[in-house]
Amino acid sequence: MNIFVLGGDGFCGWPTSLHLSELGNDVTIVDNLCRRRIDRELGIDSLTPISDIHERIDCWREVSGQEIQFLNIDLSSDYAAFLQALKSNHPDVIVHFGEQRSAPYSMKNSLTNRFTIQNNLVGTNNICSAIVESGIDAHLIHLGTMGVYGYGTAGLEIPEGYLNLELGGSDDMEILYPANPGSIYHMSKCQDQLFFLFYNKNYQLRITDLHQGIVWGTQTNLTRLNEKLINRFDYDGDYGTVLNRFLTQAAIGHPLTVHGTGGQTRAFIHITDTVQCIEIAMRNPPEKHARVKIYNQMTETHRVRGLAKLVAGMTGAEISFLQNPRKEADENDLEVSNECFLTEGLEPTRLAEGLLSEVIEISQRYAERIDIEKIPCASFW
Ligand code: NAD
Ligand code: USQ
Repeated sequence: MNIFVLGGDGFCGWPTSLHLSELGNDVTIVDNLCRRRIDRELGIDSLTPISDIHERIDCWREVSGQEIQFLNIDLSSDYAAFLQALKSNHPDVIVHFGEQRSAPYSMKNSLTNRFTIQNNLVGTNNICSAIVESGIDAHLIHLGTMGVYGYGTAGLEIPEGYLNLELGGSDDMEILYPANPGSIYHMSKCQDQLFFLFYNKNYQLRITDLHQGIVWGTQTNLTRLNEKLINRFDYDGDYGTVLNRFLTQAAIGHPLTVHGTGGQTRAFIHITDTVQCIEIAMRNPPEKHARVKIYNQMTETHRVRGLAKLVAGMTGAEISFLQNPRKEADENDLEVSNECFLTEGLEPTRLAEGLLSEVIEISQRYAERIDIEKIPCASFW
């Protein structure tokens, strides 16, 4: 198959591109490298020394004999170039990872707020509009977030995207699960859902929206093949996510930074399962006139303080309970259905000491690259 991976230079996009290429697909990465620019803007860097995109692709060709194409296009501002790329390449599948994905970054100030909205919403609309204008029949697979559902205690198992309502009349009604975003970033993902509903209803676009939980881990079997293929790893206060941060902090003897009571429950998935899920979604496209297909892309839920205790138990790290920099519930329960992926063959990678230790080892290997000043959260709301 001919596949476009939008945001294919990022943490989830790079290992996915390698996996899809290894399966024999023609992969084109579309990325404007804005994430590398944001690293420079914030004075941060991936814990792992990620190679330049061209070095990555050259190394992959040497290691695998497979070619990955690269197009430097800004999805939010260079519509004409993206449209032309669709018309020339006719991709069968477009995997959309190309958004600003940090909640703290989106809440830093009005510039980062407006950048997130401009980048994510205009980008998503451009992608949908270009599919319509080019006349191709590509399956669009978007990486959304579990955060669209919000993090109050729902009192029910969160379904996969839709709620059935009994209205008392003759017809029941199916609606998108009510959106409840906790940051500008999460709000952009809620609004993405409406673009998908609209383009699906009006133009019969075939769309799968993956409501993904927090991704942890860093390497896959393919990014391990050569140091030039190594994946990104964020540990800083804006882009680092909770479990990866705790593992890095433990590796260098820094107290684990629990926000508030640590009673927040969140959904998690390992990076190798992210990659598998994209392959599964690709193999199971929605029919032409079917509604947007929504999967909850997560494998387990954990409370933040439970994760801190687990990591502290393995490593002897101290736990610091800090004033929560975010406006979020101190404690919540979370039950989530992930039946779609389980039915379609996902074998979940669970939190296991071996995998946790692997992240600690990587953190120790590159410890000299860690800037301790960048660990605390620098965004408050
Ligand atoms: P990332 O920041 O590492 O990668 C995103 C990539 O998209 C970057 O390479 C960036 O340069 C590119 N990009 C962003 N805006 C672009 C634009 N306008 N034009 C072209 N390229 C653009 O992020 P990630 O962690 O790989 O996340 C990928 C997707 O998965 C995001 O949409 C995110 O919301 C979603 N997601 C991530 C996680 C997680 O824990 N990392 C969890 C749930 C959902
Ligand atoms: N947290 C801590 N200590 C830390 C960092 C975070 O206690 O050092 C807490 C946060 O306050 C929050 C929880 O851990 O309660 C999760 O925070 P996070 O930074 O790991 O995740 P989040 O901001 O929700 O965002 C990440 C990704 C985002 C994705 C989302 C999936 O950056 O792209 O959409 O996870 S989800 O959380 O399911 O919405």
